[in-house]
Amino acid sequence: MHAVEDFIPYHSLEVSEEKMLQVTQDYYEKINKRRSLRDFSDKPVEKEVIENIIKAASCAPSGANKQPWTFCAVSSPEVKKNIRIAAEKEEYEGYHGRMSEEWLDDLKPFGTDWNKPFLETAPWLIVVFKQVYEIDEHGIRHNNYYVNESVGLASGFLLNAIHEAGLVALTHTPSPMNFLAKELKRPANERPYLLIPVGYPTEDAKVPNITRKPLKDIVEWY
Ligand code: IYR
Repeated sequence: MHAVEDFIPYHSLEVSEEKMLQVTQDYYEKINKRRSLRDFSDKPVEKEVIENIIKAASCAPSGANKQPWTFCAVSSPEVKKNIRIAAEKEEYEGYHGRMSEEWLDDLKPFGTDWNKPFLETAPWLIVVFKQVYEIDEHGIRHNNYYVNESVGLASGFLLNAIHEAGLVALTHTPSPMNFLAKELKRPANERPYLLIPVGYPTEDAKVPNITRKPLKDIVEWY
């Protein structure tokens, strides 16, 4: 049990009942404009914006509040180039034998291939790492809990904050992606989770003409 003094008062945003329907409708319409982009402009984004976006991501809930995540924000052209080279090497293998025919078929609507120019063009790459355990200042190992769920939630918050800024992102998962831990010299308790280029879309950016499942196909009421 927590001592009572460990708790502090909580105040919600206090949206009135009259406004709630409109607020939720407006929010849905806004988030429904989010799309995964592959056509990135090289227009820079200031570091403070990326800091705010990462701070927003860090507000996600996590198992036992362990916050088992590290966000590596990369703008160095050399590091981006190294990441691109390593990612394309793995992706080439993927598209030339590692991925099944069914998988390649499923990806056809997206027009993807092993070329990943956006890894150099986008002004920022945010590489999300999960911390599968933690080492404290005495070198003692501590468990983290629900690490995938926690880091997935934080990544969702991150994408949301990117969208709010009018910027775009791609949840890229080069496979396998251990090269990211090596390139960024991450400690042994960290595993790469997602590679997220962030920036502006090009003026002629296009996205696949795909749709979201309707509510009736994703909800069951009890
Ligand atoms: N990692 C590859 C393949 C790929 C896989 C899925 I699942 C996608 O939604 C998109 C691409 C690539 O990035 O091209």
